[in-house]
Amino acid sequence: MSKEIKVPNIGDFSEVEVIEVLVSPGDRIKPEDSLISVESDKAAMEIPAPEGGEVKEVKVKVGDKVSEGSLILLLEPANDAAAETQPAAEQAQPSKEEEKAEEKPKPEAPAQPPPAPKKEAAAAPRQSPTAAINEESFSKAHATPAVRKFARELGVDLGQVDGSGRKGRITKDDVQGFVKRALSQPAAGGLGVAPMPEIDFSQWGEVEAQPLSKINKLTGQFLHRNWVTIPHVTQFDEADITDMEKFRKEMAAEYKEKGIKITPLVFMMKAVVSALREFPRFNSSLDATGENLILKRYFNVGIAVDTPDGLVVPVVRDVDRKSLVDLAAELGEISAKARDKKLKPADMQGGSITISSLGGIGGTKFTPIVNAPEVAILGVSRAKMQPVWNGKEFEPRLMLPLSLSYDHRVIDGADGARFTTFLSRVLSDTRRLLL
Ligand code: CAO
Repeated sequence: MSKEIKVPNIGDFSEVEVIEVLVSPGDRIKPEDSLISVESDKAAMEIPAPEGGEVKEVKVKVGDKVSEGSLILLLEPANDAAAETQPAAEQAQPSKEEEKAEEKPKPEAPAQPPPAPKKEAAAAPRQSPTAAINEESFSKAHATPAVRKFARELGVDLGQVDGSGRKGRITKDDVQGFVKRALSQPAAGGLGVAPMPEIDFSQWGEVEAQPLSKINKLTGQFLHRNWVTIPHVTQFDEADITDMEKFRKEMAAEYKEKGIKITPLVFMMKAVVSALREFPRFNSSLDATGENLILKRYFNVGIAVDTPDGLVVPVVRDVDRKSLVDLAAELGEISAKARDKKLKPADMQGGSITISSLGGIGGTKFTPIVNAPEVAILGVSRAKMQPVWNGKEFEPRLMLPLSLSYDHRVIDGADGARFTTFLSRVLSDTRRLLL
């Protein structure tokens, strides 16, 4: 049978605003657990549970005004008798729900009946559980006892948290947001740079908040890690692909009817494998200690694919053993799979090097980020007809811009330049792919 839990005698205060509801239906609560926080113009206080049990229905919400006798919730009182007859082992082992209830921040609630609320500023400073908390600013911060308790448990100095509640009051969400921001910037903190400030962009005009996709968030984490932990160098070069394009166009026309699209990318995959054979350090990864280089004897090429949900990098395996046509067909399959969100994590692992081709879109050059644990990534931009001096005159040649980023811990600048020079030579004369 549910029991009505009402606001007890709270001194001279009436019609005080509910600023926080601390329980939800289904919660198991203990006597004196805080149920709601209320705030008048001068003070904030929490209303504790007169007894334990399971919350069946919460009858107030944030913003409601309550006075003595207002209904807070319906509670199914705990069955004490059942608890007493529980076997000792079970009693010693708290249930999941109880554990959850234990984990919940225990508000600094006054025992019932609550004493007259005291002004927040008068709250006595306590010994800080963390060195980071400045007791003076903590005690001056505008927050309810539950939020104070919560902040102490997380080691958050309330003096540093901006309040989004009424009159700048700090809410539990503000504390959680503060912790999330701190955790999302470990690298920045580690590098000793100032964290990104929280900015309200709406102060300058209309804005819209759009949540990042799961892929955006994951890719963002990897790219951020790779960007700050790998010393990058990008080597730019150009390849004369005039002859290659002539041959590709012939092939493309031939295979179009078979539904296979042959783009310059498959030639680049083959050329890259040829360069990996010549420069094995580019086909390696540093081991976890950073003291050994793991040289790979396989030739798997990751291809960056742009999808509506973000960037993914499926890996084409054994490129050395596949024909240009096989690769073109496989490329068609994996990009469709990527765009239909059918790639599995295993499809995106085990690469030797990655190619990021923006050639179908445009641009002249860019600086791709190494796809760790690989040590190099080749960026390809759009080929352009250009006047090239042949010793006697300018000749129109189709030039392909290449941007090779590499991990400078593994690859020296000279080898970076050798790699792109080799690549350029192979792409300029694709007969070399046969060698
Ligand atoms: N120069 C000139 N034209 C090029 C070219 C280049 N370097 N690369 C491709 N093209 C042409 C193709 O021949 C094709 O022309 P037609 O339609 O006339 O035949 C057109 O551009 C479109 O090519 P495509 O993009 O469909 O095919 P692709 O094999 O070049 O690339 C794929 C496939 C999956 C890599 C690509 O669709 C893609 O997603 N690219 C974006 C990758 C990306 O986002 N990288 C960024 C990572 S870093 O943040």
